[in-house]
Amino acid sequence: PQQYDVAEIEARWLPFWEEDGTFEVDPDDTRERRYVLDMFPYPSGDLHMGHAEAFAIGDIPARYARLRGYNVLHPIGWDSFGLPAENAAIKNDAHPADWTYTNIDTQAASFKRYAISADWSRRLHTSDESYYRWTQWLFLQFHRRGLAYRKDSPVNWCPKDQTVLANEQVVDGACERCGTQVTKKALNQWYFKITEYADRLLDDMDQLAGRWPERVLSMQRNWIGRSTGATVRYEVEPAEGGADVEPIEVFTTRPDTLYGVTFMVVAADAALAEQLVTEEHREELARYRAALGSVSDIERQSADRERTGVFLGRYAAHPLTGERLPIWASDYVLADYGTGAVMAVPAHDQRDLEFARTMGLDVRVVVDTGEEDPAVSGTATAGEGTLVNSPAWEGLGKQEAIARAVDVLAERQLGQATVNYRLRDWLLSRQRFWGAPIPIVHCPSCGEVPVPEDELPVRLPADLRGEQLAPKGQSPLAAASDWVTADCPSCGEPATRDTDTMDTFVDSSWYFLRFLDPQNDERIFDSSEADRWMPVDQYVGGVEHAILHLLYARFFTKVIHDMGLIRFDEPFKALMNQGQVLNGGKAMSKSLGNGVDLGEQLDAYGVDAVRLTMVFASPPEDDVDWADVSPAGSAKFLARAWRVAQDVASAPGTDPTSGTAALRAVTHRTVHEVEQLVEDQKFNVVVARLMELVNAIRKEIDSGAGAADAAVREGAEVTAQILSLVAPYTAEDMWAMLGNEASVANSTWPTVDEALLVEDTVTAVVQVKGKLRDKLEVSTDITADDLEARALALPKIQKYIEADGGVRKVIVRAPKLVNVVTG
Ligand code: ANZ
Ligand code: ZN
Repeated sequence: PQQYDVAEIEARWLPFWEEDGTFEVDPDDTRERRYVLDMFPYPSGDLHMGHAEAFAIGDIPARYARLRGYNVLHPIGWDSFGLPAENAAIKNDAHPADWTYTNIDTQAASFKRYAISADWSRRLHTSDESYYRWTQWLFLQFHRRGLAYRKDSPVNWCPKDQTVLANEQVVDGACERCGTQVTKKALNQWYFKITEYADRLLDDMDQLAGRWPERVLSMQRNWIGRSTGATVRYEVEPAEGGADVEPIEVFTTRPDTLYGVTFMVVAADAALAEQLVTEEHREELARYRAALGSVSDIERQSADRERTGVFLGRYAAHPLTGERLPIWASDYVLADYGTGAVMAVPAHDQRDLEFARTMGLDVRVVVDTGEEDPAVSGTATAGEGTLVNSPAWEGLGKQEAIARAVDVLAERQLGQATVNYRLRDWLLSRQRFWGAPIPIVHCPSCGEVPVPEDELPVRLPADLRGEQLAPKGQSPLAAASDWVTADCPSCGEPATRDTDTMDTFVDSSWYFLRFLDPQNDERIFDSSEADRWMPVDQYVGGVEHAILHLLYARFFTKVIHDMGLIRFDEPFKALMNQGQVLNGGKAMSKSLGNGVDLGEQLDAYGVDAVRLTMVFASPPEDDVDWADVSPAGSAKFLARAWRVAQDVASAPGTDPTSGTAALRAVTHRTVHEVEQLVEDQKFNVVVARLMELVNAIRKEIDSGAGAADAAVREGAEVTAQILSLVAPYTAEDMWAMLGNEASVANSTWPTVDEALLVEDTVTAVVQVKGKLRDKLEVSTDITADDLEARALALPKIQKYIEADGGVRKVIVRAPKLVNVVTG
């Protein structure tokens, strides 16, 4: 008999799928649809082990949905603008497109070999004119809606890369890319007004609970950082040698502590500090500011940082008592949060307390929490308690006092209730070449004029290369004088193009919509196509995108919804974060020399074995340590599975009246279990079950009923079908050997014969507040604790629990009923 020959099998099926168009969506297909999407790759070199893991995992829900009879869209494309292409072009005296498209071709060939069940007919690249034309069009719609605007602002500047960095690209005060210390620079920059959507971005996360990893949701929540409190106004005393100033406004989440304010602090780097400082203290402030340098915001606020600051020589008046409060400047107050100034309550705020102790300022307790005096213990008391030393509020609880304080402030016109966000507008302009040019013309008489939509795209010049692209503190486009000069679309007079390009996060904020209609050159996409396919049912990608990409994509979706183009306003129904691929317990890196080359692995073991190894190693969200796995073992298993099919195929014909009951029961139980395992994304266990099934079949062939037995054939077919989720080549070959028409990918999901399922399982119903919300298949002898745990782990149930205010009580009647009492 023939041997299991990986190379030969790959060579047989790869061209077949391509010619057959196995994974292309048929536009006339009216079956219920599923949209499964992997975060699209960046074209840096060839595919690496991380891609291999992510895409093997992402292919499973797509292939499973296909087998279950859904019309599945699983597209692929490239996020192909960005700095590395530009740096390569500078180095190699080339155009960034050369590097980009060469890499894309390499990656595309590898993806095809890797047998991702992608619809290649919808392939897109964000650096194509046919794509960035619509990125520019979107910019114009944002601009028209007042959601894209320019302002002068101090920006994070990397002196080495000569580019502006977003806050999140600054790590510990250094450039995320090159590690250089980041400085501040004033520039006129473009922003998207994402803050206008802060509440919706926050509130709509309720829809995602239970379907997105909880840690991603909480990272988004923190990033948006909504806090409710009050703004309070403090009059400033005139001072000799000091300018007259407006009252200082502060944002506080604790207006109940108003009587505990003993001093004020303003951000040392804010303009306010300079306005307040008296002549006598001016020089000291200047020295302090110079020393501040580029300490990161996180460091500035960290608890174990030594408190430093400068007295400004001025006093504010307490709004209720008139007491004189010294005004200080310090780095622990951030210039761009709240109002850039705080009322300091050292008894109840740790940072204020440390500052007070360092500078010898008063500490006054106004909320009695039953804990030790903070002035003595050095620990501020922030919890619940009873108001003291606060005339008119004595004896009130903290929450009551907060409400009362807000009322009093409002009545006396000393302040008002305020909601504050950590979220800032999205700085989107970049002084770099390889991105979508901002479609705006600056005219001396008309100002900022949008490029007319029918003149899009504003193309990047094709003739700039090498050194011409090197950063010089302004966009390289500014040096392309032919390109910069344009007639004003409004008055026709000579004007200049905006020379900045857009952050590549803009490109990736809407690509999932373009996949639905990628060739449309009349419109960004057909709305009916978008409403048909969206939202994405399963989005798969790395946790490194937990904040920005997902937040921006959600923001774009909401704006596009508000433009009336789509009906939904959340793009990704469910999200899965795959782990990393490590080697020897560490991330692969050049400096550690522990990199593993994907191509070599594929050549040595075959695509299927590498994919199977990735999936079998751990649950998808966990890391895979390549030092701990055995692709050779995977290849062995695949050969074993394949030989089962071969034995059946070479048997003298299956006897339809045969079929051992025991093997049939194993097969059907496996299918049944795999259904649940795939839903629960326990893909590694799917592989384990499959191994058990193959063992059972092998036993039946060798020492039982033989290869002509009907149950053996059934088992072999089921093996091919389940295996197709992970190891498509082997599965396809098995399927064909068993006499079926290709492709196994578009066959059906095996129907479970309920009668063959274990006698000893039962369906437990799960209720929330007495209403049936979900069901569970459990064994009849499940313990009450296990049943409760499994019921509470159900995503649907978690959603209800979250919506209903948490679990109050759980009533369990094993094995048939769980009732969760909420609220
Ligand atoms: C008085 C007070 C008393 C405060 C107390 C807290 C506890 P979140 O929750 O993050 O919004 N704050 C306000 N603006 C600031 C700035 N620019 N830099 C640093 N700190 C600032 O925090 C709001 C609280 O952080 C505010 O409430 C303010 O201190 C401080 F027992 O005001 B609080
Ligand atoms: Zn003009």
